[in-house]
Amino acid sequence: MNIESIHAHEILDSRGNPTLNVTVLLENGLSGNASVPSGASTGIHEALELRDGDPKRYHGKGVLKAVANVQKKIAPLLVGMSVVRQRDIDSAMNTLDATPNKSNLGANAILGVSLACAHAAARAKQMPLYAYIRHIYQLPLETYRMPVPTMNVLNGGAHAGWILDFQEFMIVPKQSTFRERVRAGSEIFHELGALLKKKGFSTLKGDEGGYAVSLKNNEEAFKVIMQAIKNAGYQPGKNIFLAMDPAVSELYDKKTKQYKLKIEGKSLTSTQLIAMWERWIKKYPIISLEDGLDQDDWDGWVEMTKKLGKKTILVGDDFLVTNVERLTQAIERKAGNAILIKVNQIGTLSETIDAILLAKQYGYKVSVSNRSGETADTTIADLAVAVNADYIKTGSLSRSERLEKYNRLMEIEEEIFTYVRQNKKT
Ligand code: 2PG
Ligand code: MG
Repeated sequence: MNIESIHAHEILDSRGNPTLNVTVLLENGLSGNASVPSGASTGIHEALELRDGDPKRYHGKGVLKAVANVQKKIAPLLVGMSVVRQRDIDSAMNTLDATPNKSNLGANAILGVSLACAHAAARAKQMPLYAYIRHIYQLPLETYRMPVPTMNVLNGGAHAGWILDFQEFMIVPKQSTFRERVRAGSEIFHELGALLKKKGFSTLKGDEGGYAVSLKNNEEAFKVIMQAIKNAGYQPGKNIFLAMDPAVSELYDKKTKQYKLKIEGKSLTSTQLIAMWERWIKKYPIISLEDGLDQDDWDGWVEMTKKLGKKTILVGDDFLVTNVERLTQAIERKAGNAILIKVNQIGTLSETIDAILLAKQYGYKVSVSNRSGETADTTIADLAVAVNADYIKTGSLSRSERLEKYNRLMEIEEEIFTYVRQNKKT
């Protein structure tokens, strides 16, 4: 199970921008492969995504430096190591990088290797990835629980040319099986398309496959989604709930300390924005609010958690960046009550698991998430199952790079709850 060689090359993500694909080849002839996602509304505290900056290639977005770092720096470090020593592999890369935000080797280079090692090791151990992750980190969990999906059916913000101020309007189906959650999501998504068409809107889609519609204001998004849920024969607030990621770090003006809502032509203070969330939460069955305040508005987060935290899941994405240090501070200050987990925000599988374990220890909900720039890689589906994540956020019910994750989760559900039981019986 020793690593024989590591190879990386450029591929394109779902927006047509370069990213890394990494293959780890073992001495036993088996291999593992992973691709790295990429964000658009990136938090300032995230680990660094290394891009070439050469304007002659891919408008500066090439990742050849990261590719070279994998092959010339990381590979010589890891070749010969046992691939099942995931924590040692990850910390060896961190030691070599020697910066707090992985700016030397690039978090994209490090993550590609980290995930490809996990895939290779799972294969070598003849385990599905979700079972391998649970095993290698000795996660203290006995049964498996499928995550609840938060499905981004209406796109705005940086993912949809700022057609709306807020980035993600999601439905949260809570049916008892994952495949029924997917079915509800798909049925509602198509009803929403039909409804928008009837209202005279285009049904073009944003970066995460949700509709990108020029509604008259942000709140209107919830009105049409509520209608689509009913049209599809479901009951909002009973079996389908709502969630949002307004991603307001993107709207925050540091100088005036206000949030600029362009569509509505107004600027709000933290307190005014919290009051608006409170009104919406009363009016609509919104169970989860992500990045409801700016990534550095700590006092605002504390205030928001006091006001809304009992009833609502307050998820830190740009705010917590899958980072144990930021999460520790948040726990101490009682800021937020849930963490979004994105593997490329922190850059190794081991540090991702550490953030999840810390969150669980302090009762923070865990939502494993995609990026707006995705690939066909489905590692996050296995990760969500491995850790019994409360939620998975992986886009809308269209676009293969999103559906790959839902499809993988349905496959895992079959494997865990159908084959395994059948195997036990026979
Ligand atoms: C977010 C993500 C994913 P991005 O803000 O939660 O939906 O967007 O990958 O662009 O940061
Ligand atoms: Mg977000």
